[in-house]
Order: sequence, then structure tokens, then C-alpha cells
Amino acid sequence: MMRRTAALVLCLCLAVSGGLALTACGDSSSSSSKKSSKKKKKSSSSTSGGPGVTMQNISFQPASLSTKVGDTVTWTNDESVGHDVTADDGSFKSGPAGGLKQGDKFEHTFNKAGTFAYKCTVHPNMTGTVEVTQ
Ligand SMILES: [Cu+2]
Repeated sequence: MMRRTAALVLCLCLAVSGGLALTACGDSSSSSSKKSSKKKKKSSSSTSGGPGVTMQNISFQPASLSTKVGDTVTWTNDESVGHDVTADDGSFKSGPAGGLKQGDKFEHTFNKAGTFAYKCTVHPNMTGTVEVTQ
């Protein structure tokens, strides 16, 4: 008789705790529905004065840019099409093909004089040059 009661109590206990666990679970999942801010925070205060290129209408604007050795050029994708910035000579690359999404930026500091041609590998007609002078 005693054993049966104990077993029943244990059973009830499990049922109650199981129910509590379920409700706790439901609460936590519903409160964490934030799907935002996956930003690359790379505060660009030190490079804000550098030259910039915008990706717009499947083109680089300006397509040709002149800058000085030591300057950092910032490319910004300003449209919903994915792009990338890939140097013809491999000296700089933003990442995977089309990896720059709308609002993404890519920075490169030019430490050597010369003319650097680059393109977006997704769009073969999307090309540009950076002329770096001393
Ligand atoms: Cu592109």
C-alpha cells in the first residue's frame, strides 16, 4: 500500500515538473525572436576621409580612382545585388564571389604605387581601376 502511494506521488511529480519544463521552454523561445544586427562593426572613424567607391547599377562608381600610397579605399555595395571586389593581380579581394551584400563595405589600403585593375567576379563587365601615386 505504501509503495503504491509513493509511486503515484512520484508519477504526479514527474508530470508536474515535465509540464513546467515545457512551459518554461515555450516562454524562452517566444521572447527571443530578435533577428537583427549582424553587422560587421569596424568603426571607420580613422578611414572616413579616404576615397570611396560605390557599387551601383552593376558598376563601380567612380570606375577609376586616383589615390596616394598609404590611402585606404572603401568600397560600399549600395544595391540589393551581391558583388565583390577582386584585384586582377590578386593583391586584394573582398571575399567570396558576390559576398558583399547591400550595405556591406570592403576596405583596402594601398601601400604600393601603381595602377590596380579589379572587377566583380559575378559581373565580368563590372570593372574598375585604382591609380596609386606617391
Ligand atoms: Cu557584381
